[in-house]
Amino acid sequence: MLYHHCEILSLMEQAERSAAELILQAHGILAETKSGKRDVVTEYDRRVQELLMAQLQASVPDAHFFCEEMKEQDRLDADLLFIIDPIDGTMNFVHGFHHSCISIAYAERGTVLAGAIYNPYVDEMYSAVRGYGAFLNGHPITVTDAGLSESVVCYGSAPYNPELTARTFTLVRKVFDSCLDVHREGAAALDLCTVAAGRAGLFFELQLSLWDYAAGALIVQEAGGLCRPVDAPDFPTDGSRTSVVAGSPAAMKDFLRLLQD
Ligand code: LIP
Repeated sequence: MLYHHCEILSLMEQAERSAAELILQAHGILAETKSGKRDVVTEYDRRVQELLMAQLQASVPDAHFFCEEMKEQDRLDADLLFIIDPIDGTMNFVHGFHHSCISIAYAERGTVLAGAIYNPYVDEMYSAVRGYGAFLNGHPITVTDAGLSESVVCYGSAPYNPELTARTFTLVRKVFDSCLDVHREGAAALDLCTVAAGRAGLFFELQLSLWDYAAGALIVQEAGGLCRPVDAPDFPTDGSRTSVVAGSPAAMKDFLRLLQD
């Protein structure tokens, strides 16, 4: 059965708004470590994911899923696929930093066609359908025209990958010397939305998973921005972890030139 993508988008937004109550009501949050002490998960990540999957499966019975807290992932080239990060910014969530979100992307046969990212703490819903533009709470958003020198930049520290730390902070210093200021906010999906809304000119992180960037990349592109890996023109199609850089066309040009220096 084929679904209109705007119809799918409103299903994703409804699911995020209802699951967000779990995040806002959370208490006694206990962190468990995954690949290391900086890679954490909570019972709330699992419960939010279960609720989202149940709600979406009820409306789209033939849907498949690729989710952060799933042991076995469904096929990325499935006809109907939801790519879910139940709580992006889990470390923030665990430590009471109210800066996390729910991120869902919808894809058909490997192409992302809709994205919704909800920050419940400030009631901000970022959304996009391919070809229809990007929105914040229903209002159109676009990236800034500014280049790096007139921009604030968000970055991610790739905390799960100590082998990337030296390069990350060398790059942060290079960018800092070329922009207005740098921010480490702790939630990649929201960093991409910050770029899409023109609040920052650029975001980069040297290692992310598909669920961290799938929806945000579409929202940036539909807001007139560019999004790709740092060291390659296109994202991997096998769902493997990758670097991500996103920004206004002018800021991306400045950043890619800066990489050559
Ligand atoms: C996190 C990202 C963050 C990155 C972390 C992790 P999670 O996602 O939002 O930018 O630095 O390594 O990927 O694990 O909270 O969904």
